[in-house]
Parts: sequence; structure tokens; C-alpha cells
Amino acid sequence: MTEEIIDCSDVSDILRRALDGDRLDVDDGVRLFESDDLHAIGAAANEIRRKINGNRTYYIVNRHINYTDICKNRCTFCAYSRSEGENGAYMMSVQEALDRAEQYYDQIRFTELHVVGGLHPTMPFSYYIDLIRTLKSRFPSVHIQAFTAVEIAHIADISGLSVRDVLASLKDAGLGSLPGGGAEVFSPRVREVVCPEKMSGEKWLSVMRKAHNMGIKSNSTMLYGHVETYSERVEHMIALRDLQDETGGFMTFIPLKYHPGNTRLGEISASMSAQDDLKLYAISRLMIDNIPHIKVFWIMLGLKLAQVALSYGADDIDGTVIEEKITHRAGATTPQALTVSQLVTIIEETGTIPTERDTIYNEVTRDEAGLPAIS
Ligand code: V47
Ligand code: SF4
Repeated sequence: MTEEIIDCSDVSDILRRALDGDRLDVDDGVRLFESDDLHAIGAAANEIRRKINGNRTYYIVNRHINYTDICKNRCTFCAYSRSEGENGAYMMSVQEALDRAEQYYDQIRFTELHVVGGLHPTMPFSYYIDLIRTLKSRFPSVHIQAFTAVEIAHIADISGLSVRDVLASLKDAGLGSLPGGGAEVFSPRVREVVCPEKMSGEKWLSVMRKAHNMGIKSNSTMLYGHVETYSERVEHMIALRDLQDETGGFMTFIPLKYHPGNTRLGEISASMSAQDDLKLYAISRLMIDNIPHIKVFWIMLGLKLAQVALSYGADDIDGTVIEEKITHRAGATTPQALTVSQLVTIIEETGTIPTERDTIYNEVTRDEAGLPAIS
């Protein structure tokens, strides 16, 4: 059936090449975005997802902590950030972040703390080290995934240290890996509109290269559905693929769907349909042949569409999350958290096998008391 769907498609030549393991180029990617044959593109992506990850769908028991919303960049797509002193602006002390992490730990025994925030103009280097060291010493078995490449570069700026020295100090304090945020779309044209103050795409890639070369793995993302063109999306994916060829350090690619609420960028006239979202997941799987996982962050896509994305190339649905501010301040209507049993049910309903993972994709089993063990 899949064969027939693919062979009848206007992009069957591209899909066949992808299924044969050939690399797709920018023109191929653009043609896929221009095609209306969602079924064929999805079927090919699903086949590749199954080749790489079988019938498993990964999830993680995690907790997000957004330690500050104060940010000097004020990207136009971001409803989360505040300026210092503005209504709603906050900066957690290390103790406050620790208190957040304590909440629910006894109930769910998360295996990951995901810690990101804005670029605070004055917090000293010692704050970041103290934060990671304190979290790691309280939760030694928990993986600390913290600070986007943009935050790492900012910490280097305020400390006067090199990116490599910042990463080395954070690793020594207990940092496990980097999240994938801050990549947005690498195109300078797009960045000029949506994040003119943010460091360049090249710099983002160079921080990731340094991290990977030091044995620090990371995620990768693309913020889509605003002013970017098809070719800018595809070029972004190929830049990630190229770096992955070099370092092998990316664990997953996460498409992040732009939410316009309360942002300065606002509504974009050609907003994305559910079909467009699914096509983007599928094309990601087809273009980025060397990053093993495609993650659907259910908070941003919504639960129902996240389920469908699991048959359009995605194999990971992220986690329990517990507290999410970035997308909710921009109008997300999804819940802020899911229980493990909700996550498992959502995955089972898709006919795939719920598989708990840790941050670096080791499978996790739990004993009767719910304590995790990594296999
Ligand atoms: O870099 C900000 C995005 C990112 C909006 O690595 C927005 O596992 C949509 O990167 N609409 C931060 N997106 C969050 C992030 C992330 C999230 C979940 C998992 C992982 C991971 C990483 O959020 C930012 C930006 O791309 N973002 N504002 C918005 N209005
Ligand atoms: Fe700051 Fe990140 Fe928001 Fe940009 S996306 S304004 S860097 S918090």
C-alpha cells in the first residue's frame, strides 16, 4: 500500500531516493514543501522512522524549569521575555529553582531537569555554576539538560571566558547536555525580522560544535511558521545535517511551531494548517537522515496532532514537562503537564510502543516503587 501511495505521487522520484538512503538537497526539500501529496510524503517518512526507531515511541519523565524571563534580546516572536523591572519579570534564586525541582520529585522521579531562561544582563557567571552544581548535588541521578547555545554564548560574554571554558566549567558542575533552543531559522534575513539581537546561526552552530567536541550532546530545533520561506527551512535542516556529519552530537531534531499570542511579531497572514505541520515533520525526517530522533513537543503542537505526527516521521513525544511558560505565554492551550499514564495512553492509542528513555535515549525501566533504572 505504501509503495502504491509513493509511486503515484508527484514527488515519487524524491521519496524513492530518500528510501534508498540517498541524500536530499535543497531543491528536493523545496519540491516536497510545494507538493500537496501529504500522504505520500508522510508514508515515506513513516517508513524511515520505522527503519530507525521501529515501532517505539519515546517519552521522558522530566521537569522544565525556566529560571528567568528577563532577557536582553527581546525577540519579536517571544511572548515569554521581559525587561528588568517590567511587570511579571522574575529571576529565580538558586534556592527557588531547587524548590521548584523538589516539587513532584517524590511522586514522579523524573530523570531529567530541563533548565532554560532568558539572557539576564547582569547575573554573574557564578550563578549559573551554582545553579547546576546545586541541582546536580541534590539530584545526582538526574540528567541536567540546561542552557541553549544562545545562553552559553551569553554566559561566555558576561564572564569574559571562552565558550569552551564555560562549557568545561558547567560540565564539571554537573551539566549533562544542551537543549536545542535558540536555533530559530539560521537565515540572516529571517533573524533580522524575528530575532535581530540574537547571535547568528553560524555562532549557534559553532557553540554546538564545541559542545559536541567536548562530549556534550545536544538537541536541535527550528522555529517554524512565521516569515521563513521553504528554502530557508530546508537550508536550516541541511546545516544541522552537515554539523551532525562532523560531530554526531545531535540527539534529536524538534520542530517548534510558532505561537503568535502576545508577541510583537503577531499573527502571520499565512498561518500553518495541520497539514502543513505534518508535512514539516515528515520532510524533517526525510531531509535530516543522520539525526536519530524527531521529537514532537506536544505542548506546542497539541496532543491530537502530536499523535498523528508519530506516523509522519516523529518517534518521540517529549515528556511530563510539568511547568511550561514559553509557549503558554504565547497563547498555547495545551495543558502544562501530563502524567506518565496519560503519556503512555496517548502513545498506545497510536499503535506504537511507549518506551521511557532518559535524556540520551537509554531505555529506562522502573521498579515497583517507580524508581528508574537505565538499561
Ligand atoms: O528558542 C519562543 C521557542 C525555544 C515562541 O531541546 C517559541 O528538548 C513558539 O527550545 N512560539 C525555547 N516557540 C524552547 C526550546 C525547547 C522546547 C522543548 C524542548 C526542547 C529540547 C527545547 O522556544 C526558543 C524559541 O525557538 N519559542 N517563543 C513562540 N512564541
Ligand atoms: Fe530571550 Fe530566548 Fe525569548 Fe529571544 S526567545 S527574547 S533569547 S528568552
